Amino acid sequence: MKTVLITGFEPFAGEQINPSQEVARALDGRVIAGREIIGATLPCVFGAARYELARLVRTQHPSVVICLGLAGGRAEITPERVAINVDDARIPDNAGGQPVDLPVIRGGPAAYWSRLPVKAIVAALRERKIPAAVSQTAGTFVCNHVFYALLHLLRWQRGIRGGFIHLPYLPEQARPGGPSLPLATMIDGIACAIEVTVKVRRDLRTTGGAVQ
Ligand code: PCA
Repeated sequence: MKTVLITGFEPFAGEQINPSQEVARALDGRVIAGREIIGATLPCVFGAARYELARLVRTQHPSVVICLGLAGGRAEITPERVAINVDDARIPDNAGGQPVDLPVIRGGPAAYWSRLPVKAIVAALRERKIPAAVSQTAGTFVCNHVFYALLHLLRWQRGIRGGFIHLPYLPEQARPGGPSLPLATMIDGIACAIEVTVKVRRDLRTTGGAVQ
């Protein structure tokens, strides 16, 4: 059976939990659209995160790779459109590293487009009443780092689809009155994103509904 690799991140910035890790754990071992899901956790550490991702891709041979991360403060599930070749950390990573204005890959292109059907995913989520929007920036911290490194790794492997989706806070993490989504909604949303990615070869061309 073909496999889909779903990665989440360990908690970071003093948080006790990371919804992306919880979603990857919850989906591990499930079968969605005829694919076996392999859920794994990446360290929130520049360098180490992308080496672990590369090891997983090499050993698991997935046909789809979706990396997940937390974007606290966002209200929607946000498939990322583009990864950029810069590490610029506002806070230290979990190993104390804080690269500033460094490339993810020296000599790499400025950016890579996601290989996920980001608009079809957003449309399918909204149809299920799950808040979703395309995001135009994955930031410049470890999430963008892993997203860029994934697409760089896949650059010669046309058959493998890959990209990144950011998740909001869980209700127990959110600031009072701040946006969040229940874990069950995020799990349903990512299961739906996997199904859409497996089934949709060409993305939709729809307008509106993007967040920054
Ligand atoms: N979010 C961070 C890194 C790990 C995570 O879950 C980010 O958006 O870069």
